[in-house]
Parts: sequence; C-alpha cells; structure tokens
Amino acid sequence: MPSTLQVLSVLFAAGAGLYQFLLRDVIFTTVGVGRTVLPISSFPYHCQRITGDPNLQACEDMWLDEKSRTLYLACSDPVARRDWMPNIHRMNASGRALNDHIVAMDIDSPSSEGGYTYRVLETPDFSGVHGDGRIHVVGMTGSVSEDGENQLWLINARPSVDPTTGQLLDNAVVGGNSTIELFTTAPGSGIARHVKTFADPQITTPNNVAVTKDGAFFFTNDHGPHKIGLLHHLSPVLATGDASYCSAAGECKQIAKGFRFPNGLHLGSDGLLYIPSAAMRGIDIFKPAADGSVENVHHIHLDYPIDNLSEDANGDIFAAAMPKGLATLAAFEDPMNGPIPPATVWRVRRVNREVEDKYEYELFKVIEDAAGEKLPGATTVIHDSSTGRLFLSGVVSPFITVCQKKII
Ligand SMILES: *[C@@H]1O[C@H](CO)[C@@H](O)[C@H](O)[C@H]1NC(C)=O
Ligand SMILES: *[C@@H]1O[C@H](CO)[C@@H](O)[C@H](O)[C@H]1NC(C)=O
Ligand SMILES: CC(=O)N[C@H]1CO[C@H](CO)[C@@H](O)[C@@H]1O
Repeated sequence: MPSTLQVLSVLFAAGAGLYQFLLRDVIFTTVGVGRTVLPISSFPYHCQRITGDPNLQACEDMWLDEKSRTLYLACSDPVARRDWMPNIHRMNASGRALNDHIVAMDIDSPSSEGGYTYRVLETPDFSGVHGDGRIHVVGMTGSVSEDGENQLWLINARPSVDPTTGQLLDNAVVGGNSTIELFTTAPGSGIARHVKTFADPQITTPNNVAVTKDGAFFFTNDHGPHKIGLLHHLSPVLATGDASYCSAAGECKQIAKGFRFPNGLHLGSDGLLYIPSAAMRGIDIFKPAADGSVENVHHIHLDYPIDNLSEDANGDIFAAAMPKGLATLAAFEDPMNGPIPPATVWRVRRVNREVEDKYEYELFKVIEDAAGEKLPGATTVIHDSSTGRLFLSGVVSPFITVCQKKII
C-alpha cells in the first residue's frame, strides 16, 4: 500500500506536470498573455467592413470557387450563437437561430451599397429537423464537380428532437445531433439542391470538413465523443478531440486523436491533411492513404490558437488565428455591442513542395488587428489570389471585412 504521502507527492508531481504541459499551453497560447499584437495600420491593406446587412452576419465559414468568382458564406444570427452553439457547449436549443442560410456572393460585382451582389440560396428539398426545412450552419467547405457544379459540404448543428413528435429534447442532457450535409448548386443559381445527409455514430462534435476528389471526406470532432458535460469542457485540456474519415458511401472511422479543439482542417492541393487546433500551438500535418488512414508527418509550430485554414490558387494556406483566445470567447456574450476581439492572419507556405517527404514551411504574418478596428474576430479568412483581396468573417461577428492590398 502506498502511503498517503506517496500518493500526495505523486498527485503533486502529476499536478505540476499537468500545469507544465497543459495549463502553460492554455494560459500562454489560448489566453494570449504577453503576446505582442500589432495595430492594423502596420500592414499594407485597406480594409472595409460590410456591415448592417442581416444576411451577412455570424458567417462562421466561407468557401471561394475561384473559377466562377463566387464566395459562399455560411451565416447565422450572432446573438443566437450564445444560446445554441454545441461546439462550445451552448446547449439552449430553444434559443437557436431559425434563419441560418448560405449566401452566394459574386465577388467581382460591386453593389450600390458598397458590398457585392449576392443571393441567399434557397434549399427547397431539404427536410431540415423533422421536416422544418431548417439548417444550423457551422463549418463549410466546397468542391467543384466534373460538370462544374459547386458542391457545398456543411456541418449542420441539428438539435436533438423526439423522433415521433419532433419536439425538442433537452439538448443540455442528451447532446445535439450534428450531421454533415451535402448540397449542390450551379454557379449563378439561387437554389441549392440537397444531395445527402451523413449521420453516423462517429459524427459527434463535428467542426469542419475537408473533401477528397472521390467524394469521401475528413472531418474534425472538436470535442471528440464528448457532446456535453464535464468531459466536453475538459476536452481541450485532456486532448480528446479527434479527426475522422467517411467514405463516399458514408462509412466513418476515427483516424487520429489527441487534439485540443481541432477545427478548420484542410486537405491541401499537395495531398496532405492540415489540422489546426484552437487550444494548441500550431498545425499537425498528416499524409493520407487511399483508405483514409493517416500518418503524422510534420508539425508546424505557430504560437497562436488557430481556427480555420483555407488555401488559395497559388497553394498558400491562410490561417485565421485568435491572438487573445479569451477575448474571442467573450465576444459571444455581446456580439452586437461588445468589443471586437483581435484577429491575426498567417500565411503558411510550403517551400520545396516538389521534393517528396520534405516538409518545410515559411510563416508570414499577413495582417493583424490588435484593437479590432476593421477585422472581425475572424474564424475564417479567404485569399482571392487573382485580386489579392482578403475576405474575413467570424462566427459571432455582425459584419464581414474585405481587405484590398495597398499599392505601394
Ligand atoms: C433559452 O433561449 C430562450 C429563447 O431565446 C430564452 O427565452 C431562454 O431564457 C434561454 N434559456 C436559458 C437557460 O438561457
Ligand atoms: C438525428 O438526425 C438524424 C438525421 O436526420 C435523424 O435520423 C435522427 O432521428 C435524429 N435524432 C435525433 C435524436 O434528433
Ligand atoms: C473555435 C472556432 O470557432 N472554430 C471554428 C473554425 O471554423 C470552423 C469552420 O471553418 C468552425 O466550425 C469552428 O467552430
């Protein structure tokens, strides 16, 4: 029998170790103590907000079809995210937004109001939750099919309902019922047709999706299997987030685990899978095999909590980062009037990418906004390489921002 003292000293050592490896990361990385964040005037961009448009708020994610020059945005209601956002344990389903929608924006057609012309896509054949037709958007990505249609893959944060009556269950007790939805739309159309709902025991706390050429996909469960409760809250500390894979036929399996709030993953044009984590430094890089299994090949050390990744036509990856994690979370409380959290955009460029099994990356800070003057508390950034513009949106932001490079 170990003595009480031995037990205590083991616990103490474990506690100190825990502090070393977990809290230090959480405090210095997620909370952002002591990191210098620069004002937006330090960067060569002219940025403008598109504000006051109820259709362009709380746009958690975006995807750009560079060919048709269409930017798709998955948007919601900033205030309702406080009640319903299962990814961060906001479990009051009766307060959820009832008007989430996908916007298709023509980024080369300025509108008279200072933004761009756009359509709110109708989804007439989508049954929604028990026939209500509603979607509850979180992450989104897109792909272009052989016939040039745009396929949109969305995380749908469905609330759990009674299967016979359709009445909401107490989601704080049973957890949400997130699914992954596939829609298809022709560029220029105002309608998105629903193709398929992916629901699977492995799709638990899905955050974002990355699609392969053959219609299979990878996704992150940002809290692993833990939809609710203490284990959900501790998940970023215990590193129970995972990455999973579903075949085109919809058979799903876990492929990697041990992440701390993994989120906007990206399948690169170089064939590698990039997984950032909001509560850990950097990006993990994996090499996928044909069956969806992955091998961890590299880690990019970047001392910022990272949200979403996107890739431009040049093959550069753009990462939206949150230099002050707590300020980002605080914004959920009062998104319309509260202070706007700082945001940073990093460019992650793979150099010597033609050399097989060589993983070398160059990091470049593209823009940063310490005081929240122009940028939203950004969860996603898109770089339009043909015009150099940046499009930024945020999960609870009441506006989106477009930045144009200054000519110097
Ligand atoms: C849940 O949302 C509804 C509708 O917004 C609101 O009336 C209610 O107070 C909320 N409940 C809690 C526990 O926050
Ligand atoms: C969850 O969603 C799936 C797919 O729409 C549905 O079949 C199932 O009944 C839902 N379950 C609950 C508890 O809402
Ligand atoms: C922390 C956070 O808000 N992460 C977001 C990253 O982006 C995906 C979609 O791209 C969201 O689903 C996540 O919630």
